[in-house]
Amino acid sequence: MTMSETSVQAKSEDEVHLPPLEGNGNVHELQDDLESLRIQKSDVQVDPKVSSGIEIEHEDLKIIRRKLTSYVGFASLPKQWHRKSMKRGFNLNLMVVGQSGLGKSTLINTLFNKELYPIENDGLETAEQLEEVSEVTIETASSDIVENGVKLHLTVVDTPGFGDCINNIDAWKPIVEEIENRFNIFLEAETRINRTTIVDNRIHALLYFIEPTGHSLTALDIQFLKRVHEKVNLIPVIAKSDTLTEEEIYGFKQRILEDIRNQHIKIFEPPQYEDLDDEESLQITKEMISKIPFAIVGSTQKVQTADGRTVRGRSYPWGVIEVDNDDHCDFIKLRQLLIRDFMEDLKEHTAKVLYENYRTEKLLKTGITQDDSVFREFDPVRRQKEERALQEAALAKLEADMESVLQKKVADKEKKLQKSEAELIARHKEMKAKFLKKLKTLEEKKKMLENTKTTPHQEPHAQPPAKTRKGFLR
Ligand SMILES: Nc1nc2c(ncn2[C@@H]2O[C@H](COP(=O)(O)OP(=O)(O)OP(=O)(O)O)[C@@H](O)[C@H]2O)c(=O)[nH]1
Ligand SMILES: [Mg+2]
Repeated sequence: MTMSETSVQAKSEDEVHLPPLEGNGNVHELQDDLESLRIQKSDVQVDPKVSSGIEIEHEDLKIIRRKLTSYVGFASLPKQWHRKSMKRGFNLNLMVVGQSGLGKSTLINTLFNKELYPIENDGLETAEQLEEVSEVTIETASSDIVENGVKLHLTVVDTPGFGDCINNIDAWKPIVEEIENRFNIFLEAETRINRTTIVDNRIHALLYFIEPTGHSLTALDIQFLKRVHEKVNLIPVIAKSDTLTEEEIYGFKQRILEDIRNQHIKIFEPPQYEDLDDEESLQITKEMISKIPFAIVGSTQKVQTADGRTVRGRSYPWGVIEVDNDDHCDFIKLRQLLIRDFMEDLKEHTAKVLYENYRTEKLLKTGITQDDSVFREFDPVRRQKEERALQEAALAKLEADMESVLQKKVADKEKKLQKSEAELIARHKEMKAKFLKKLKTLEEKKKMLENTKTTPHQEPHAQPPAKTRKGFLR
């Protein structure tokens, strides 16, 4: 079987699509992620001469073109990823903060279409119950939700009592402590020898419920948002927006955004993947951003509309407010951001930015500083440079040594030559003198001989032999 037969289906002239997921297509987030891994036909060129040969090219990256002459199988990677994710499941830790009765539990139940929270007493606290509230408490509820075979482990951290005390000055404290405590648990788990069973309990998003007053943010809202905005992904929502008119909502949103800007509060803004997303998806994201802070209506109740439809919503004498209707509220936009489109971005931002900042600050506070020298040898470029410098220095020293040795040798040789030259000259002089002397002697002898030749031969007068007397006395 070839790669094209097993895992890639041609959909149009330009694209090669992965096979659709099993199920009826409600697993949007998985499908969207798979879409991002989609192989463009332009990325895969089939050599007409070699039917099984493939050349891979990318516009931005300079990738070495390799001709695949047989089935490789990497086109099935998304399938593997899909299988693993389905097995492992997903998790989301959500925190909800807002005054009592703003519809926090109702919204969570509406979002996940499940009665995660029983709405006791129809959500209304009695005056005595509210009087008893003296501090903010933290309540955690976890639940496993399955949608079309995709498992989501959802943890909702509720904060009853926030804004309900007589003195709300320190209302933010237990919430910040809870967020930091979860970071600390993760940090500790990370530093353990065995990190395979690490569980991500960090808060991935905080839904902040703004009372539908129609004015602007209160001092309590601002104080709280400023305390948490660098520790968690903030998603502000206008609670019970069905109690406001469309115009009121519009004005209220503008004033809230102004306050957020003026107070330099960072809220979560969905990233826009201009090079990856198509026009339609980008438009959806832009619309989503334009709706922040989301004006929401929560309800798990089914109601009958005037045109006979059964919808989730709230029924009033003047009509029905539909939860899942973009014209009635921003619930769908919030759900898209939180679950369908940006859950992974919320988690990534928590892990890579918010947690990292907290971790760095915490380690610096405990006196741990990074000793860069420890990591020097792990920097291959730096190491290579150092080694090259050392080699160059050694080479220069060797060259200098050789030069000086050479110079010394030349000087010695010169000296020797000079010495032997002087010796030779002296010897030459001496020999010359000897020869001259010998020559002179020879010339004298020659002259004598010549003289003897020219004068007649005369017997030398024989000298009378000296009278010798024998005897002892003379
Ligand atoms: N009009 C309107 N009422 C809502 C909405 N959401 C919830 N409610 C009602 O408000 C009441 C309180 O809702 P809850 O969800 O219990 O509120 P809560 O914020 O969880 O309250 P605490 O748990 O006490 O902090 C209930 O009667 C809900 O039916 C909404 O969007 N619009
Ligand atoms: Mg509640």
